[in-house]
Amino acid sequence: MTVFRTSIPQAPQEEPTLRLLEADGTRHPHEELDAAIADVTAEQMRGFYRDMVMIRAADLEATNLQRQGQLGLWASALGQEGAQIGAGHACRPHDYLVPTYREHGIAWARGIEPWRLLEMFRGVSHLGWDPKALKTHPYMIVLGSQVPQGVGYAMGIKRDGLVDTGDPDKDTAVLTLFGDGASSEGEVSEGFTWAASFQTPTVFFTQNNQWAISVPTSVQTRVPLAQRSRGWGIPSARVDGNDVLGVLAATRIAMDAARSGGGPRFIEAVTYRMAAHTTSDDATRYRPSEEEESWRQKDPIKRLGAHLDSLDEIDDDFVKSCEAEGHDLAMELHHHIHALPDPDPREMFEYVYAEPHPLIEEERAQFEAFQAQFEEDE
Ligand SMILES: Cc1ncc(C[n+]2csc(CCOP(=O)(O)OP(=O)(O)O)c2C)c(N)n1
Ligand SMILES: [Mg+2]
Repeated sequence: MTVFRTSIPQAPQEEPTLRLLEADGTRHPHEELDAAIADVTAEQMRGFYRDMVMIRAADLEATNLQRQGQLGLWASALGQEGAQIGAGHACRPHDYLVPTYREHGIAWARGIEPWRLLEMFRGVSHLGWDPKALKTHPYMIVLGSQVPQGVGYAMGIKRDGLVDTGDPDKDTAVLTLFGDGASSEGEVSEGFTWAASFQTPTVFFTQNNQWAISVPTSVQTRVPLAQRSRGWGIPSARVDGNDVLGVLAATRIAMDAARSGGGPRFIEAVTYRMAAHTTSDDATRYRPSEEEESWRQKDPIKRLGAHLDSLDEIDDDFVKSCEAEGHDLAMELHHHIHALPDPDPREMFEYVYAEPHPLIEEERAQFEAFQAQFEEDE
């Protein structure tokens, strides 16, 4: 069965969901997907397992820190670790990634330490990393904005002659991420048009985590999301997002196609947002706990663990060492965030324009006068 398809089945709901690992860890063969990850060793798979445990530990600690008043907000990626670690590791260091606000596993795979993300959610850092050096765009909250930006960047890559050179160290693609809810934004459709017209080296990657705050995916689309891009002639695939190996394989195939001049691809990774939308949301108000429970059975970490166990490639010591490392990471984050000094709030005026600007100066003066009201009388 071809991974990336261009046609819509007569009965659209028959769109297959590709996977290499079943929820219980059973490994399925799939010629094309298997070929894409033929080089992946057990050692690397244990690495993916550790990655997922680490980002989950960081994620849970970030939620705790928000509850302790140390972060303004946190958008949890709980449950989406398989999709993010799989997609993140399918990219090469010189590929460019355009994330949303929930890509903590993607960030981890790019070498961005979790404390950098937490500082941003605390409001003490505008961006904790150098997008040029790490080839990872800033987190963006504006839904769908990732798409035209990922397409524009890819147009630049193509014009720079970095596509289809035959040199794997040169050929470059862009991985652009957005959510199931964001797929309804006009920017996504516009981006698809440009990507198809100019055959840009862009891989669109949607984590269909079933919800856009309180709106279920069924409201965003009447057909499987994966089929959306086919109307533009952009080949697409639906893959089980909780299967890290399946996601890695599908994303590698898509990135390879894009890097070698095959044009854009679209991946719908079917997963689940196990936590609330953000720490400002209460998911119990709109979704039944049975739904969460049923997805807990499909957990990406347990799934890879079960597969490694069936290969006799994992033992209790390894699992415990990952958990201990996760605990240490959480403690490090806790101490780091608690020790951060409060920045001067006037700093926000420093980075609006490169040069001084009269309007900014006026606003700074207004802000200073406002703040002065709260200063205690001498
Ligand atoms: C253009 C725009 N409209 C509305 C919002 C408010 N908003 C933030 S997240 C969100 C839901 C997004 O859902 P989805 O795209 O499925 O991503 P998820 O949060 O599930 O990862 C909304 C409506 C926004 N950030 N940007
Ligand atoms: Mg969503």
